[in-house]
Amino acid sequence: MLHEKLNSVTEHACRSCGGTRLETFLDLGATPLVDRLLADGDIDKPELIFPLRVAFCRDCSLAQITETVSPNILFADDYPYYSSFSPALLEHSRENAIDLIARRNLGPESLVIELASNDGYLLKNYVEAGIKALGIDPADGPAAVAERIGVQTRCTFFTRDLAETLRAEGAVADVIHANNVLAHVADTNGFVAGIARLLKEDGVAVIEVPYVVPLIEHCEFDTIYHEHLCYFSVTALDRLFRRHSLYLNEIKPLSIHGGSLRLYVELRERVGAAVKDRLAHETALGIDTIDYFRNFSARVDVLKRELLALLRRLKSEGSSIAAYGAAAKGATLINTIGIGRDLIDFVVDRNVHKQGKYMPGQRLPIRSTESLVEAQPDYVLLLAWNFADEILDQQADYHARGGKFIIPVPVPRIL
Ligand code: JHZ
Ligand code: ZN
Repeated sequence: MLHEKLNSVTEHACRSCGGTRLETFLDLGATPLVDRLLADGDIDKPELIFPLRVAFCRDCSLAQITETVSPNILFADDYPYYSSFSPALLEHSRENAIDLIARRNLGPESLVIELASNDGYLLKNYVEAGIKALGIDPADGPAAVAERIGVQTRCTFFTRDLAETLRAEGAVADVIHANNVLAHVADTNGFVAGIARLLKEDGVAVIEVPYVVPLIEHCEFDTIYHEHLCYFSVTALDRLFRRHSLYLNEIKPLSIHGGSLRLYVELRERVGAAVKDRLAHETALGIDTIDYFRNFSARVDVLKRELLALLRRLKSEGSSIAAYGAAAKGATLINTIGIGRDLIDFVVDRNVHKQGKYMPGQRLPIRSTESLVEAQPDYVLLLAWNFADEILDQQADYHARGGKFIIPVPVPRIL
């Protein structure tokens, strides 16, 4: 049934170029919103579910989902994602700030703006160095935490209009950070135009996005959900920025979030070797054709089947199974595969804002990480597989006592 819909041309317009030649290459069915965790009182209520399909634009080659859920539903009240719960992410962010302070000679006269500044996890490094910093984030919980630690934050969405307002107030940025947000905004062009408007003439926008190549190659289909509207290649990004007289001059591959890119975007064109090489590499891969994406759906189906079969086998042998990480991607994984309470007893997560709630859809209860050693389940499905090294180190006790981890992607395996 699923495959009938594949490669069908949809009537949507491309989020980047506006073209209408979109071809769907993956259909994950209808899923709930991954960061809408349920409280006790929500358990008997129905949840919103939306179709989750990914399409390729034949005109600008951007991979994108076809459904747009209102950002007010996705990000505003009760948004449970707080960046500061991962020490690896904090370290990654600190190094980024220190590098830019040195490379750009930033000082007290400089201004750094972050779009989607969350709980201040990145900007606090600039504040500590005496550099002016302004965060912009629509999620009130994380924004309040940022203010508390001294990071000035406007609790709102970043748009082209907000860029105009800030510009009128005299704000122009030496550095604009935008990590894991470009793929989240429905008005992709407005967001990029806003960046162009807020940059100083010699300023730089430093943007991190998950990279579509590892997503496809390592079968990271669980990173697909309604918050992620776009799945970027350098080819698609280069076209997007040029439309706004911005130039993708430098890139740096990052291992974070299953494989990301840090993009250095400026008003002046001086495209470096890394970008040129990557564009050539993507052309060689065929990323500007649907062929590159064509067999992804079948590979995802194999992974889903294998993981479900593994969990069912372990359960039928009498093993107990829990999960680690009430991650957004975990919600896609359990809901698209159908991993429910019959297989998983509970999920643990360090984030106190998630504990005591339930994963959307399958409604697995979320507990603190201490529950792992207390309950000592035989297996733990690692939903936050992108932090595997960090989490395995941290859970050395559980492992030493005979507990085993199941890593779901790229191929389900037991550690
Ligand atoms: P994590 C996030 O997705 C948020 P998620 C967002 N959707 C996005 O765009 C991507 O990143 C890129 C917990 N944890 O960060 C914290 C521990 O409990 O991989 C998180 O709940 N102990 C905006 O949610 C979850 O796991 C730990 O030691 O898929 C990880 O979620 C660590 C390291 C994490 O991404
Ligand atoms: Zn397009």
